[in-house]
Amino acid sequence: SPSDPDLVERARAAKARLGDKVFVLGHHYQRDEVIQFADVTGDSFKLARDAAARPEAEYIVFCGVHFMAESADILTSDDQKVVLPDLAAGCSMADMATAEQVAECWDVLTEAGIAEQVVPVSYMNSSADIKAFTGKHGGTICTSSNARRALDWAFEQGEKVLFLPDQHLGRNTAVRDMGMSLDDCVVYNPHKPNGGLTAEQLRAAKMILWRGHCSVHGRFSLDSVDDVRARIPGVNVLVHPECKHEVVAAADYVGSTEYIIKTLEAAPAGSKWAIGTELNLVRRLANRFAPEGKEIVFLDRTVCFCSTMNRIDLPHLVWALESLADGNLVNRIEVDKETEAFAKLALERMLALP
Ligand code: CIZ
Ligand code: SF4
Repeated sequence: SPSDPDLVERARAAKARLGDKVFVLGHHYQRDEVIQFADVTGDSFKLARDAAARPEAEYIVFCGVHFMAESADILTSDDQKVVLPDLAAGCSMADMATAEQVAECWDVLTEAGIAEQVVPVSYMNSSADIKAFTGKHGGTICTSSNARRALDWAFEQGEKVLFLPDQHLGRNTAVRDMGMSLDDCVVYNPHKPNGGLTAEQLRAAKMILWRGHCSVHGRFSLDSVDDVRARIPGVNVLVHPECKHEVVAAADYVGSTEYIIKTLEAAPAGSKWAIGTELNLVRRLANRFAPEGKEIVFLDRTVCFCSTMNRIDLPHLVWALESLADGNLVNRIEVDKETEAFAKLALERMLALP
C-alpha cells in the first residue's frame, strides 16, 4: 500500500533537520514505506559494518530487529547511539536461546565430559548475550554467507560444534555443504532436562544443534516446493538456508539474502523463480526484475511477513526521527561493556576467518 503522504513529508523533514548526524539503516526485510528512507540497505552483518563506517553519524537508526541493533552497537564507537524505532521489534529465533538456557547447556556438556571438545558457533541472529557466551568459550559468530567457513574453522579448534540458535542453518551447512550425515547431528532442546539427550548421544555427535528456528523460513515445506514446480513448469527454486533441511534438499539453489539478490541480478530474461525468504524482499525483487522479463514468485502463498520486522513502520520511523531532531534520544539499544567485549571477540574471530 502507498505510504501516507503526510508521514512521508514529516520523515523527510526530520531527516533533513538531522543531516549528517543521522544514518538510517534498512534491513532487506523491511516494508517499502520504511526502506525508502534508508541510507543503505543490506543484511544484518553488512548493515552493522556500514554503521561502523559512518563515525560522524551520532545516531544510527536501525530499521530491523533488536539483535541487529545490538550488533551495530557492538561494532560502532561508544559515542554513536543506536536507535530501534520500535522496541517490540524482536526476533523469535534470537529469543529461542537465552543466556540462562545456554549456560545450563554448557553445564550439561561439562557433565557429559565433552565441554572441552566443543566449540560454539553462533549465527548472527542471536542476542548479544549469546554472542558473548560464544566469545567467552572460544567460538565464533557466522552469517548465512560464511557458515561453512566458520564450521571448518571450528572443527580445526575442536572435535564438536555447538551451533546456536538456528538448527536449520547448522544442519544444512553440515550436511549439504560439508558432507556430514544427519546422524552426526543431534538437537539440544532447552525445554527438556539435559536437552532431551543422553550423555551417550552427546558424546557420539559432531554437531549439537540448538533447537531454534526462524518462524518465517521454517514454514516453507516440501509441499510448497512440489506445488510451485507443478504450477510453474521450469521454475527455479531458490531458498534461504534457514529453511528446513528437506526444503533445502529439494531446492535448486540455496543461499543468503545477498546471494539471492545476486542470483536474480544475473538471471537471464525469461527465467522463472520461486523464492523462499521473507515476503517484503521477495515482492520488491519481483517488482524490480519484472521489467527485465524475469518472473519471480513467492515460494508459498500461505507464509507471511516477518511480523517483528514489520513492526517498524512509517509512524514509528517518523516518531524516532522527529524525537532525535528535537534532541530526545529515544529507544536507544546499548549493550553493557562486559557483554560487548566478549561478543566483539566472537565477531572478530568471524572477521578473521579465511
Ligand atoms: O532471517 C533473517 O532475519 C536474516 C537472514 C537476517 C540477516 O540479515 O542476517
Ligand atoms: Fe528473526 Fe526470522 Fe524475522 Fe529474521 S525473518 S528477524 S530470523 S524471525
